[in-house]
Amino acid sequence: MDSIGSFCLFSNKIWCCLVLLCGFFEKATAATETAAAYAACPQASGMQPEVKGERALASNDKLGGPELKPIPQYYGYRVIARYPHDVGAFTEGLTFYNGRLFESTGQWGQSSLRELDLQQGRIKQQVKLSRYDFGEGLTVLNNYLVQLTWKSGEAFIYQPDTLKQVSQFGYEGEGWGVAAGNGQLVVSNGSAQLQFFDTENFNVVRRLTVTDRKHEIAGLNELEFAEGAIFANVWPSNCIAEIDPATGQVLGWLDLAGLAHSQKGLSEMSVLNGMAYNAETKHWLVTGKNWPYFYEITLQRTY
Ligand SMILES: [Ca+2]
Repeated sequence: MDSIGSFCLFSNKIWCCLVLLCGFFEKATAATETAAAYAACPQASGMQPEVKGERALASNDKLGGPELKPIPQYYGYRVIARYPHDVGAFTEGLTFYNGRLFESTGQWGQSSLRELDLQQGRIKQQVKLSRYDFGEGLTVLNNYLVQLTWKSGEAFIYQPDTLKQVSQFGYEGEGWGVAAGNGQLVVSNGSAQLQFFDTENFNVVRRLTVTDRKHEIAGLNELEFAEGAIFANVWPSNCIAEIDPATGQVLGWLDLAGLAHSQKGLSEMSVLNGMAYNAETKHWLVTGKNWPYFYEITLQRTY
C-alpha cells in the first residue's frame, strides 16, 4: 500500500471515529433532554413529580390499576437545522400554508401578521394590527389565515397572498392559541379547557378539559394539529403536551427548555411560543417570544 493509500485508510478511521462520537453525543443530548422532560414538564403545569415506579406499575396490568393509565410518553428531539428569527418578534403563533411560513406577533402597539423567508430570516410581507389589538394564535382554515387577538374578542381572517383582511368573527373570553384540523377549529384561552368552534358560524360546539393523570393542565397556549393529535404549548414553560382530541388526556410531553437555554440573553418572558408542523417531512419548526432562532426538529419516541 502506498503512502496515499495508508493516509486514506487512516483518514477513514478518523472519520468513522468522528461519526461515532457525534452519534454518541447526539444520543447523549437526546437522553439528557428526555430526562429533563421526565421531571420538568408535568411539574411546569403544577403536577406533583412522578412517583417512583409509577410508570412501571402502570405498564403492568396485574400490578397497576386502570386509574393510573395512561401515563404519557416523553419525547426526545433532534435538531435538523437552525434559522434566523427576528428578536423583535414577540411570537404568538406560527403556521405553514402551502410551504409558506406565517407568524403572528403580539404586544400592544407592536402586533403583526407576517409572511417570512425562513432561510434568510426576512419579512416578505406584513400587516400591523391596530394598537388596540394584541395578536395571538394563527392557523389556516379553508385557505385563509385566521389570527386571534388576546382581549379584543375578535379573530381576523386574511387572504394569504396579500395579507388583506377579508373578514372577522367574534368569540367570548380571551384568545390564546388556535389550530385547524379534522374539520374543526380548536381554540385555547390560557385555561385547561379547549374550545371547538364550528368552522361555518364559529359557535362553540364542544369543550374539552385537558388532563394528565386526572390533573388539569392549565396554561394551554399555541396549538397545532399533527398526526391526529393536538399539540399545545403550555405557558409559561418550554413544554409541549400531546393531547388526545377525543378524551383530552395528555399522551406525551416534549420539553424544549434545552433550546431556550442555548440562546443567550433571553428574558423569563421569552418562552417557547411558536410551533408549525410540516406533515410532508414530519418536521416541526419551533421558536419563542423574541428568540433569535427558529429550530427545525424531529420528535423521537422514548417510551
Ligand atoms: Ca401553530
